[in-house]
Amino acid sequence: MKDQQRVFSGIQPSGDIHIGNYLGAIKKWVELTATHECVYCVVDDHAITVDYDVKQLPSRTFEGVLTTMACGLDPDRCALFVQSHVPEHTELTWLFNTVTPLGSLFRMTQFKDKARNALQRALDKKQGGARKTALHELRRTGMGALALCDELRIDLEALNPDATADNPMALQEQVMRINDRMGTILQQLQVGLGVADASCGLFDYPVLQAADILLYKASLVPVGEDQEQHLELCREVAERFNRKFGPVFPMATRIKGEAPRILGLDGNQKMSKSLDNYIGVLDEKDRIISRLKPAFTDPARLRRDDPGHPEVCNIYSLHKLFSDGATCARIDEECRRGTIGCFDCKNQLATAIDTHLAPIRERADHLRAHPSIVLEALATGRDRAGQLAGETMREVRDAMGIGPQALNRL
Ligand code: AQP
Repeated sequence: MKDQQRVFSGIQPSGDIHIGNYLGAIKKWVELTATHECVYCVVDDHAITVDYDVKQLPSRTFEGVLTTMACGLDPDRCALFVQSHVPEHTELTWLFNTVTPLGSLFRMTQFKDKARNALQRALDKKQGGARKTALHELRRTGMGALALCDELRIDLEALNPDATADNPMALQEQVMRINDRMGTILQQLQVGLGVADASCGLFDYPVLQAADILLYKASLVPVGEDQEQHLELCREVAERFNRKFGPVFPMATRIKGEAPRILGLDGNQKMSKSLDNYIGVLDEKDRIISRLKPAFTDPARLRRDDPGHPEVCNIYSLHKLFSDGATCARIDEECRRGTIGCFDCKNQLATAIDTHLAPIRERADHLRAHPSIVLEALATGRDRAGQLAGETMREVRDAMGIGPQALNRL
């Protein structure tokens, strides 16, 4: 008998699935299929919120599904499908947009990070005159915002919230002027933050994610630590919807994976498909070695025999995930004494990771040679997900007074 609480999670087809995705989420997905009803999908509607290659997307989506299956996901024990094949995801997003406060979306750090990364990439691509124009624009808008801040300060100092409004018209004008200045400053600062050019879809990403989860009335969500803030928003959306239209949705909570946040090989940001700082779950040993070679280690180790500090070394934290206890203890000691160099340490890590990933690669090769297994799994998964989604949407439309049923009841 399975637990009554439903599980939902998804992964973007935005690049190679990496060991962060695997240990932060997918491994837990697999475990949960033994105890819970699970709904999992490859979220292509999410992947199109940033610049992407249209020609590549279908194969990336297919590879995404194939890789989750190679990681051990059995489509007979869960509903596995592609997000855009169940259109109710986007329908529910629109309905949720009507109860989601803009202020909550502005707080989302992933939006700000992704917009900033896109700005950085755009700037990197620009050369000569185009780069100069972009920098002039940044300076112009930033200076404009600063000048407006001075004017805003004067307006705010002149506003006395305790005074009796002898002239309501003048007060209203004063308040509207302050409001307009604040709006213009915000707009100009968005250029600096890189969010002015970001798509509305990227901004709305967390609402689509809330719709993904709540469409299946899932209350358990196995995701990495980076998604905690989005889950908070999901609960806020459910709570606001329920308060306004009646109790339809559960409150979703995160289930932690084996490694909630794996740092990228740059030793700086989280491991990410789009940051090219990862080891892919399907990477061959040669590639793992070449990926690890330039990876960031303990900055105190400039020479091979410098004593190291494994607790600050990202390579050691990966050893803890892939090497056995005895190996970790030995490496810890050798690193502290300066008797193992970073090069050897990385090679041993490459072997440990390769041993772990070899069976996943083998299953992926088998599935790639038999694509019908993947496509059939997707068709079955879509039917099951579509059925659940249809049930929820009927309830949602009824609660909100929209859809043909609402008129039939007149
Ligand atoms: N570094 C990580 N450590 C632990 N868990 C991680 N996850 C992602 N990176 C790490 C978890 O993997 C699942 C799938 O992620 P996603 O594809 O939905 O989006 P993401 O979090 O934005 O992943 P990436 O790899 O960083 O993709 P891009 O570069 O396209 O944005 C999620 O459960 C996530 O928490």
